[in-house]
Amino acid sequence: MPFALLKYGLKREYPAERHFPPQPELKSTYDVVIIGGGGHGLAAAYYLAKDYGITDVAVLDKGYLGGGNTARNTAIIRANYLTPEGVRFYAESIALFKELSQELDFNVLYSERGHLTLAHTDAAVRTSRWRAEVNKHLGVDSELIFPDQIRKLVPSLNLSEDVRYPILGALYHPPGAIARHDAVAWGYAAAAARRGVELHQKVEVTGVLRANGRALGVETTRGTVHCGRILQAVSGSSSLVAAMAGFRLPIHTVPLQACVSQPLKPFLDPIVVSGSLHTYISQSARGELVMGGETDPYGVYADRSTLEFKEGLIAHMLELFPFLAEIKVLRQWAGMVDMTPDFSPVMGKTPVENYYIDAGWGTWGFKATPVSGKRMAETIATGRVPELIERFRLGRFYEFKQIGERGAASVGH
Ligand code: PYC
Repeated sequence: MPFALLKYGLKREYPAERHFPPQPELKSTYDVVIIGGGGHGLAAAYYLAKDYGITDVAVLDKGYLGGGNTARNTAIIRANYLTPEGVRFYAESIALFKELSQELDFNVLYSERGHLTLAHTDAAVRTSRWRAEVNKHLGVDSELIFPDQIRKLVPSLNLSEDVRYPILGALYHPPGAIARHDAVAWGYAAAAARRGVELHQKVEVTGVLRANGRALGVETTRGTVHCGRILQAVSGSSSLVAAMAGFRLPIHTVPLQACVSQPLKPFLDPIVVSGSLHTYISQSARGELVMGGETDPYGVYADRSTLEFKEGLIAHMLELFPFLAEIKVLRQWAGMVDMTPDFSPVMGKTPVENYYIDAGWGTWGFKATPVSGKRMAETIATGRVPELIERFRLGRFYEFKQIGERGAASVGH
């Protein structure tokens, strides 16, 4: 047994430093209230404090910090999107992720692996080429590669032509990475708290106070809180919370399931995605295979796991990696994803003055954590929406100016 463990075990008090200060009493007034203590809400709180000196901020979460979709995603980071808006946005996120452990003084286990989107049809090869061209044009490293190059990157992949969906090529994106998702939330939370932000767990928002089209505060399970500005960052319940604020979002919410295997010796460096087989896989630092597939085909607010999903996923996974047949699945879970009609998020102002929104992340919210936090903080602090996120405004749905990102989705919807 390690000596330190024995020493701590026998002490009356736990001597290690706490990451977060004890939760204070909820005040009746703040400058900014953030609804949602997931990665996005915590990142916005951190950048409000760090970049703008706004520290009279309360982050409210109905559960625990980082316990919603932040804890339920599969931690993939990439910028190989299809639209210029998506590519630029995620390129900034990657730049922030690379420095995040230093920035927060907290190891988020950022690990650059490369990302492969397999193309099994001529149409998928065309889309890969298109994405590669858009990416390169905007300075993001992506290229179309063919089976000989794929074999070098993933020797264990079944590249046989004698299968249901032979692999014709792939979009290769060297900056693709993974990070430890809960460390990202904890790192932002701890760094925000060090700057004076208050973190309130188990405080549920039950209503939004409004008058003359302005947000004035929130009703919570711990009482009424007045504030100057509100940010809603509640992935999985976005439509429900927006309804409390009095406006509708073009979002439907569906479960997205995933699972991990028992740990294996490292054999898979890149992240591998197959659109035709509706599956993706990466190997974590612990050796577990992190695997997922398409969203469930019905709208339901239930983060349960199903056998049907596991059976379908594993059948597809074995077409790519037949030697995994004897491997055991250790854990399975689901998150709730808020899908917009164009597969792009909604960020910025809302019809309610002083009420800001960060929603509609579908299946790619984790990888946006630093950039959405930074740019939403800028929007709230200055009252101006930065150019990088302006096109993601809610109003695009009324103006018929959608940002179609379906072609860059890793999983089927
Ligand atoms: O965007 O890479 C992604 C992804 C994989 C699974 C869900 N989203």
